[in-house]
Amino acid sequence: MAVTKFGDNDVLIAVDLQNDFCPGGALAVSRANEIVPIVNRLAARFRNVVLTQDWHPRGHLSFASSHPGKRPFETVAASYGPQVLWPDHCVQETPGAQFHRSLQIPHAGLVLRKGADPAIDSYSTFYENDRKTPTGLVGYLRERGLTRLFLAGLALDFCVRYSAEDARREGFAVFVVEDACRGIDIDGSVAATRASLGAIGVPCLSTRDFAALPTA
Ligand code: VGL
Ligand code: ZN
Repeated sequence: MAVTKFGDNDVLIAVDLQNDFCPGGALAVSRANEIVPIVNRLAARFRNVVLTQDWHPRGHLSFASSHPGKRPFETVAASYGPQVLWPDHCVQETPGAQFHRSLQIPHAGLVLRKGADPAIDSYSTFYENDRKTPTGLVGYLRERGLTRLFLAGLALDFCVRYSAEDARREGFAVFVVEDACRGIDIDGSVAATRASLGAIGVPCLSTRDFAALPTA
C-alpha cells in the first residue's frame, strides 16, 4: 500500500500533543517533545488535519487518585472491563491539557476532545473505552469524504493504537507515521501495538517515506 501523493481525501490525525504527555508533564511520554516539529512539518503537507485532545474532568475514573489505595499504572475493573489507572492528567482547563506551545497547525479543521465522561476513559478518538460510545469522528470524516487516515502523536501504544484499530474496523485506510509518535511502553505495550497493527494490516510508515512525494 504505497502512498504516492497526499490529496483531498487524506487527513492527518494528530493525537493528544498536550503538555501533560510531554517531558515535565503529569504523564510524560519519553521524548514526546521531539515529535512536535515533525508533526508540524507533516501537517503542513495536509489540507485536512484533525487534532485530538485528552480532556478529563477532575476525579476522572482513569485517575489512580480516584481509587483509594491504588497507584498509577495498576489496573482496576471498570464497568466496561479492565482500566489502567493513570496519574491525574489533561484535566480540563489546566495548563497540562493545553497543546504543546510549539505545536503549530493553524489550518486544523477540528479539535476533537475525548475522555470528558467522568466514568469512561477514551483512548480511541472514535469510541470510548466501553467500545460503544462514539465520539462522532467517523461521521465527520465520512461526511467530508476523508477516506485515508494518517495517525501521529501520543501515545503510540494507547491513543494512537486504539484509534488506528477502530479506524480500520470502520473501513478507513489507515497509516501510522511511526517516527511522528512516541510510546508510553507499559509491560511490552509498544511491541504489542506493532504486532496488533501488523495483524490488521495497518502499515507503520516513516516521514522519510513521504519525503519525495508531491503534495496535492
Ligand atoms: C493516553 C493514557 C491516558 C494517550 C490518554 O493519549 O495515549 N494515554 N490518557
Ligand atoms: Zn487520558
